[in-house]
Amino acid sequence: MTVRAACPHDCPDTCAIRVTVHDGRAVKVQGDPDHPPTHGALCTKVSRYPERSYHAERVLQPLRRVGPKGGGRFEPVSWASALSDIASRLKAIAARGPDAAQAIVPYSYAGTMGLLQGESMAARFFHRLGASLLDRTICASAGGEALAATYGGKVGMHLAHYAKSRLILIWGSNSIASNLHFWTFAQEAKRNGAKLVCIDPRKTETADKCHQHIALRPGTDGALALGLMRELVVNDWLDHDYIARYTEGWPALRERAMAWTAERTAEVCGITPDEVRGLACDYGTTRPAAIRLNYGMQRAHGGGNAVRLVAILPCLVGAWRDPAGGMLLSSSGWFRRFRNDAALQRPDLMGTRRPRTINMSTIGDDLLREASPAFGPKIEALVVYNSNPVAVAPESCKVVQGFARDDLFTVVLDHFLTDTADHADYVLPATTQLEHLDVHTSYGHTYALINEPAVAPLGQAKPNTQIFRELAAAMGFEDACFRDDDEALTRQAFTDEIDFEVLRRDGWVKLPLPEAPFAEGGFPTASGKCLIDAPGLGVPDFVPNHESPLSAPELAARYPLAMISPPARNFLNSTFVNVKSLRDIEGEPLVEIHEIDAAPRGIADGAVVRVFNDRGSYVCKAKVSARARPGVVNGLGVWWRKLGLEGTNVNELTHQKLTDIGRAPSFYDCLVEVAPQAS
Ligand SMILES: Nc1nc2c(c(=O)[nH]1)N[C@H]1C(S)=C(S)[C@@H](COP(=O)(O)OP(=O)(O)OC[C@H]3O[C@@H](n4cnc5c(=O)[nH]c(N)nc54)[C@H](O)[C@@H]3O)O[C@H]1N2
Ligand SMILES: Nc1nc2c(c(=O)[nH]1)N[C@H]1C(S)=C(S)[C@@H](COP(=O)(O)OP(=O)(O)OC[C@H]3O[C@@H](n4cnc5c(=O)[nH]c(N)nc54)[C@H](O)[C@@H]3O)O[C@H]1N2
Ligand SMILES: [Mo]
Repeated sequence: MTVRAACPHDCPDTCAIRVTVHDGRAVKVQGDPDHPPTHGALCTKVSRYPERSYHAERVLQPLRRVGPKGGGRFEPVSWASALSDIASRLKAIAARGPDAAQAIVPYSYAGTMGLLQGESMAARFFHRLGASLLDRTICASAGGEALAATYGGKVGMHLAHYAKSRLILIWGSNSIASNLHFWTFAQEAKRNGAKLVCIDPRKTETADKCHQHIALRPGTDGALALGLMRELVVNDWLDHDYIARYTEGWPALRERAMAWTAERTAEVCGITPDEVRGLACDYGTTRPAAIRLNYGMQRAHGGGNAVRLVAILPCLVGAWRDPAGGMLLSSSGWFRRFRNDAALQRPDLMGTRRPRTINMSTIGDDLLREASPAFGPKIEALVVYNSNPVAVAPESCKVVQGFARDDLFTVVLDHFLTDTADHADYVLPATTQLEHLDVHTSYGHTYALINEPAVAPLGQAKPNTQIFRELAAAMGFEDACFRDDDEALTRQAFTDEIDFEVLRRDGWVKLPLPEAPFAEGGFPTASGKCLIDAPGLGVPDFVPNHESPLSAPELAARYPLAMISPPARNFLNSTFVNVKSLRDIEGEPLVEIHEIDAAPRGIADGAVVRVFNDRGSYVCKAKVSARARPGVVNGLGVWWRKLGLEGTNVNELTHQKLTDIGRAPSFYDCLVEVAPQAS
């Protein structure tokens, strides 16, 4: 038997999958050959999805902590006793006063991107409870809000049209690792004669396969975009008609850009003036020209402004006129009119209450905060699902200290005993994508998908929806919406414009959208124009890193190396780190360092090193490699702390300072020093 499924992971590709089931066991997953973006191919890690689901270490029954907080020791308990104890703990907090439930905080992200197993029943539960709201900023809110400020939504080119572009700038994206199904279209373009340029501080496997690699300093993309604009102006490579009709605010930005000569730009970006001029010439004179902007560049202080500046470029040259021209950061905004989030999440259940909002990116600081009028009540309970904050949130030392608080009550829903689950009072076993029903949208293409359950839940695992349904019952919430089953939720998720019967039959439905959506403006802003001068934000500018020689010379003197920490190819954030076959491919936690930086520090290839700054140390192996640019080290992947050397991972080093737009973390804006580990 084959079952139609969808990849649940936080990745732009959202593949359509076919699961082969024998005797009630999922034996194989394959990409759906008929789904155009997936075209029959899955990445290495998701091909191992059954291995992950049937992993010997799956948590398959509710667990209650024994021993000290954070010790990772548990005893099995029944669902009934776990749910009634959790409910009584939460009720006791909520009973203290009208806004007391705000001391309870949900913490979730995109462990699954499913609309049901993400924020449906869970959101209803926390809205009804009056818990704190969560600002879900950990990944994409700087770029997302910047894009929305420019174009009115997270919209862009269609994936498939990249195959017909003549020039593709792959900007802040390691497509082969993190957006493989885009790379297929880029390769087709390459075969058709297109030029591919990779703009990335790291010489990635994607950079290896492009015609040109521009290895700029982390966090300097805004400067590069301004430098390109000046060249476009000086050489008159502008589409004056497109600018006049479909943009607002260009004159002020034009004036700002004129200060960015190729020499000044090159100086700030750490590249050559010829690289600036050459890139501008390619971009100004090739049609159609496309940009695949990705989230890598927005994990720095000025990430929001940088995304705005890059996103404006296609208007300046009129690239949007062609279906194969323009840019794509995220396609998720295309789904807005087809989604029924309010029906799934029911914010109306808050009634007249207006709970505070906690930013997930500062959970380290917030868990350590006392009650105050500005902050509200101290956080007393955390319910974590679809996320592993102890591994992935910035400044681990504070995050761990917060999760280790004896007076914090923590419930974690997960498949495994992650670093976060180790700090729980209760761990509740959740089902994987093979075991539950869900529907999906995408942030890299424009198809809605369905995921049918392929097998029965393993052990005593339950879908997130069911866990929150039962928790609602244990709390005594009687609203009818807590009785909706998953089948009912899937039918509430989309508007009638998506034919549910076709979704069920084919596994996916393509959104009805124009092919060259902005050929004549028509952006989803109030005026329909691109907002170069955006309300409340003004005209974008280059914003230097929090931690750089420009902004913090004293710090840079002590910690002269910039560190970025992009994903490992065979993990998905911290997911899959415990799958041995994938860990074997990744090898060990490592930091890539250029010979020029390694030699004077006495660091040999393969040596154990300590990467450190005032916040902490990360112990890992050094890989002396030209993949690192001089002055920049690359700490790859978010390893599980407990599987790393000395129980550390790269987030020991990152900080909680936020981006210019979107209240997001600045993971790739981080100064460090590296030294051989004293033996
Ligand atoms: N295999 C794999 N795929 C994944 C993930 C994974 O962990 N593993 N994670 C998923 C998730 S959650 C996300 S958000 C996406 C992330 O994928 P992307 O959106 O592509 O973002 P990153 O991988 O963070 O960074 C992309 C590239 O940007 C580079 N970069 C870092 N700093 C800068 C900078 O200042 N300027 C420029 N121009 N480039 C910079 C990095 O070196 C990296 O090669 O991928 C998803 N896909
Ligand atoms: N230093 C550094 N830190 C980073 C990044 C970086 O590039 N560098 N990337 C950042 C980015 S882009 C992101 S998006 C975040 C990601 O951070 P997270 O959203 O925390 O993602 P994961 O680490 O993949 O953890 C997801 C967890 O959800 C669980 N899960 C999956 N499906 C289900 C389900 O159906 N039910 C339940 N209950 N649990 C489920 C998985 O088992 C896993 O433990 O990390 C951020 N952290
Ligand atoms: Mo992400």
